[in-house]
Amino acid sequence: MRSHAPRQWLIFQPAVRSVTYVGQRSPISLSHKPGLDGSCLTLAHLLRSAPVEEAAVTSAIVSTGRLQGPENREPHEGTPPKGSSSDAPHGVKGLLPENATEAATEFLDPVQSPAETPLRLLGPDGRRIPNDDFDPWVSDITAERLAELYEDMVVVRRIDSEGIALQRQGQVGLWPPLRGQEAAQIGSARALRSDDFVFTSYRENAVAYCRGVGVEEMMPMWRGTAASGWDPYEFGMAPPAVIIGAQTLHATGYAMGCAKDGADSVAVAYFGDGATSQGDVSEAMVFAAAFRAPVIFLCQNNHWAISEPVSLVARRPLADRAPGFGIPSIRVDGNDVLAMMAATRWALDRARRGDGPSYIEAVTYRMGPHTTSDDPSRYADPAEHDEWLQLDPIARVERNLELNGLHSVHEVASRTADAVAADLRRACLELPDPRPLELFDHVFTEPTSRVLRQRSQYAAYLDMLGEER
Ligand SMILES: Cc1ncc(C[n+]2csc(CCOP(=O)(O)OP(=O)(O)O)c2C)c(N)n1
Ligand SMILES: [Mg+2]
Repeated sequence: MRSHAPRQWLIFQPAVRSVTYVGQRSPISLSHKPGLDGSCLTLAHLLRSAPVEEAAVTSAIVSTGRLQGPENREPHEGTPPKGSSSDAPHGVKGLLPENATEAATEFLDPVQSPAETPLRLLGPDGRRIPNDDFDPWVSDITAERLAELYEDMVVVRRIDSEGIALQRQGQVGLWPPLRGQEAAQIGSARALRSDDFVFTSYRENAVAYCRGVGVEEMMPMWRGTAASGWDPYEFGMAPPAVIIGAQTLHATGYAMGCAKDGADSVAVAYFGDGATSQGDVSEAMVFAAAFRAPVIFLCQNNHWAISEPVSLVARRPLADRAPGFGIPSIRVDGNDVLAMMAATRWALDRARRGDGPSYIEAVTYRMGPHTTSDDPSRYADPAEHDEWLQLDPIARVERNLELNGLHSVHEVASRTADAVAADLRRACLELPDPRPLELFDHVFTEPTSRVLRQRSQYAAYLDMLGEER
């Protein structure tokens, strides 16, 4: 077993910028922009089954195949407000391309003026804040059910601290902490069905946990032993995309495929406040609105893009941008697990009914460094951190549960969390080392001449060092 961090470069794959991925067994729409490099975990995996020519530019959107996921994880989706038809079968057939014009010209009112106070159902003091519009979406969340969401959050916080510890001990190359964002991720991800599909960035380990990704599948990417630790089709979750914003295109393309297949599955794109400055995100929103794609844009505004504050790029709330694309949006207290679940169910219902995309801005805060390679003390005011500590997503649920007479939740959740963390550590340390030349295996389905050249150069280099290839 290695005692040092494995070759982290295995994570980074070269040189494909943007892809619109549609459907399970489909060809894909690919914009390959040679010369623009970027790490592309997602592509390395997705492209395995799709023939792609290097430098090919194709705008064909082709779709087949509906995703089959595990059948036993169908959450209750809340009681939709009166007038909603979300309990009816929601065919979203025929959205492409016949009624694209109609969809593009229809004006969609935002549910809430984005500049208003974010939606909050659970105050920092643990008290419920009644809301006629959104309470019905979480009417099934009893104290017991809330205790489960609480346990999820405690567990993922523990997973997170174990990931950081493993990096500090040299066992993984990098870890992107999610502390502070537990409610944004758990509340939204627990609202999804198993046949929905999520496309995330790198910080969404809590989303992965909710999708059923096991600790042994979570770690290979961070230990650098595989480009992806899990099968996307098993969990309805693509591998993390490190190219900022790229996954919004993947999600939109996938959602268009769902609509074309007549499925009522929804794609969810998780991205950050910094990603909203990327052209890919705007392109994704244009396509989603024009084709009324069943996709949710879930922006976790954690106030930082590495060392750049959100105030630098957003003179108005980020949710304000979506209505300009024809996409209704809502700002949500991202540290309120209940509000996040309610808003996500609202957006899911719209998508399943064929009403198209929605945009959720989860207003939250990154309570740690950007990654374990970062030092926020060089740019962030500690007073801001302390302010957000008062809004901790876990503490407010604990207060609520105590108000409802559930007192031992912390002990129970902590025991589960410790057990999961121990499993994660063991699974991480037991990961087999990859063979160095595997790096080149999944860049494209058929290796290009460039990849083959790089492979042989690297093989010669390893031979020179007398290292195993
Ligand atoms: C296309 C691209 N540009 C730049 C980077 C470098 N980069 C990595 S993380 C990051 C900040 C992203 O911030 P945000 O979208 O707010 O997500 P967060 O890290 O806060 O979750 C940047 C610029 C990248 N990975 N991809
Ligand atoms: Mg951010």
